[in-house]
Amino acid sequence: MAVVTMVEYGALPAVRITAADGAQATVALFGAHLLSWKTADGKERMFVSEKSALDGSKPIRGGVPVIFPQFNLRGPGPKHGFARESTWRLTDSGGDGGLSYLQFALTQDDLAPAVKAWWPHAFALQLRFILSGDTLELDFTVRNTGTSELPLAVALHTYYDVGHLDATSVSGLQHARYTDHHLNTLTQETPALHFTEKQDRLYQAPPSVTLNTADATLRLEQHGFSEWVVWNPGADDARAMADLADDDYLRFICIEPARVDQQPLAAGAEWSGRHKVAAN
Ligand code: TA6
Repeated sequence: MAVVTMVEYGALPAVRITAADGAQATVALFGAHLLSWKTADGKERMFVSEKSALDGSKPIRGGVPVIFPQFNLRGPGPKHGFARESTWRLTDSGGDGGLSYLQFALTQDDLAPAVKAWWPHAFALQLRFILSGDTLELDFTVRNTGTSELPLAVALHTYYDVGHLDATSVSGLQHARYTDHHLNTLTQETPALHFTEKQDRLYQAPPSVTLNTADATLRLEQHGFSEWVVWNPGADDARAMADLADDDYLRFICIEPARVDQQPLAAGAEWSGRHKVAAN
């Protein structure tokens, strides 16, 4: 049986689920934001900055920010949209037979008036976190509950704790097309991407990639999304970020299943994306 408890994370109310085998996930209601995922061996897989705001005044730096309805500045709203700065509701939880889950929802009724002013669309978001052995799955569904189409972009902006960047690489992207932060479109020649400088790449998604660190291998799969974003700020950008210690860029990378360009979702239609992370 899974055990579900309410906890405080900083000043944020959060839900913690502990599976029968000891695997654990902690999710803040603010953003339905995954703050921690520990596999049954007790190993933390997520990075959260010690300098992050944890009081709902700013997005959380680390874990899994939910990006909706726009990616970065590719839309009329604030960077990365409003889902990561809205307070979601816990709608279901439980577990048996080796599966444990938490489910969260956000609709137009949950939004602050200032957000409704620039996002006049009726919608229903559902995000389900499923623990199963050494695997974590995130199932994200967007339903257009309004009478006209809405513009939709999404990403699960996952910050992995990598121990040390020097020993970190991402494989599975050889021959994939990508756009870098200078907006050059290139093809990756090397079998693995290493992190010797800032990276902010947008790959046309192969369905799975592998994150290799000094002491772990994580296999990441996505279904329904269209890109992988791979981001590490490097030393200069990290220094400029108030909610990150200067050398924190050495401790994480982001690998994000994404659909970065806003595309219309018709009235009554539903979009779903699935992200599965399997630890070795
Ligand atoms: O996903 C990569 C990215 O879009 C980067 O360009 C970088 O800005 C990052 O997200 C973090 O954005 P944030 O708004 O959380 O500082």
